[in-house]
Amino acid sequence: MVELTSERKAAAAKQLRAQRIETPSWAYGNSGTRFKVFAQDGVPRDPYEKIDDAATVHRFTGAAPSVALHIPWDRVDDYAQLAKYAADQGIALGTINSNVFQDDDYRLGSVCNPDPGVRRKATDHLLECVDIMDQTGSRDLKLWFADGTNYPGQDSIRDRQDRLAESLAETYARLGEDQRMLLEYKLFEPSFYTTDVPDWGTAYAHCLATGPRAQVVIDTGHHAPGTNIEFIVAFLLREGRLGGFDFNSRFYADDDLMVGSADPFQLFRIMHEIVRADAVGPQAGIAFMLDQCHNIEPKIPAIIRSVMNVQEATAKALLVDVDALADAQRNGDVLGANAVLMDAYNTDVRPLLAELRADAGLDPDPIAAYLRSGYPERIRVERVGGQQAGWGA
Ligand code: PSV
Ligand code: MN
Repeated sequence: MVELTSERKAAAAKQLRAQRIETPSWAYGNSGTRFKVFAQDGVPRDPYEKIDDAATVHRFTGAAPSVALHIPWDRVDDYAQLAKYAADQGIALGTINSNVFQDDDYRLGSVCNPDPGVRRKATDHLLECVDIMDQTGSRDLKLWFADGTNYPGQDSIRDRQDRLAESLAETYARLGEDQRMLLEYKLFEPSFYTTDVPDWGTAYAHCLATGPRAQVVIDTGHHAPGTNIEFIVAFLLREGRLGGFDFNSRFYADDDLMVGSADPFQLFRIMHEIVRADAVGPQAGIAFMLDQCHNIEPKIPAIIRSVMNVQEATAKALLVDVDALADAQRNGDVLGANAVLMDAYNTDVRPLLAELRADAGLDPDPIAAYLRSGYPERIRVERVGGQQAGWGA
């Protein structure tokens, strides 16, 4: 058992207070599978209402002070005004997610498309996203490409890599000094034969070639079953190339379920590597983002739950007795080392987190507080008419 000494608690508390988790605007809208999108009552109808929901999550958790936008899903006429609105609600606009996967033109890809005209259009969109970042005050541009091929021979695998490199270089050149580019990889889908950025190695190689502010983002749902994600985390941290996470859970593929729901132990192992690198707080520059869809469960409490799941995994990771672990590792004590890690994982950190919330003037039980707040009833009544936001809208 891990002894919760006051020093250990204080050290963990300091880091937990510093941790920031960014929620995604699209998680507040309707979503579903390719079979059905289930509409829910009270869903936001525009980016302003999404910001209201994100601010609500922050109000109850105290740990989610920014919201990521997806362009064009969150397109508005005046982004500075949107940023001001967010600030008035107590949060900031965060990562700008580009979208070069939903136009008919992108059938054969975006920045890797064989048609130079389509490639121009796609890169122009990425540049437009940087323009938006300048107005929203965002640090990060997130790039995910649905590019790839479905059939052997369909296109040149190698030429597509050249086209990708060209677009990344042009976009990178447009970034301001304090801005970064986060390149996301995904094993497959929507392309099934080849994917142009299928794994961390490809993303890492492109980032190396592009520049120091090009960093890899790990979407936890984008791996083959059984992949050791914490190895990828440790490797990229060591190389100084881990930009952040798109957290979610998967059972099969890109399921986008609540982070920490399918495999909380994996999340703990990931956070253990983050703690080892002293990268929990914002100073380390790791963006802890959620990329989730709440298809059948109510969205706002699911996002609150997700934030809490990340906090719980982080708290457990912070309780690892690092000296005992290092001793055991040095002595080749396999069982001892494993026991140190498991002791931390098996510690119930909920009382510690509840205490921290109470100290910060928050309700120790954010979900119960949210359900009591009247907010769910209010949005159900107020958000009638108009077009509900949803995947693709
Ligand atoms: C792709 O599956 C992805 O993970 C990318 O991050 C997209 O921007 C996001 O999902 C859209 O939900
Ligand atoms: Mn993602």
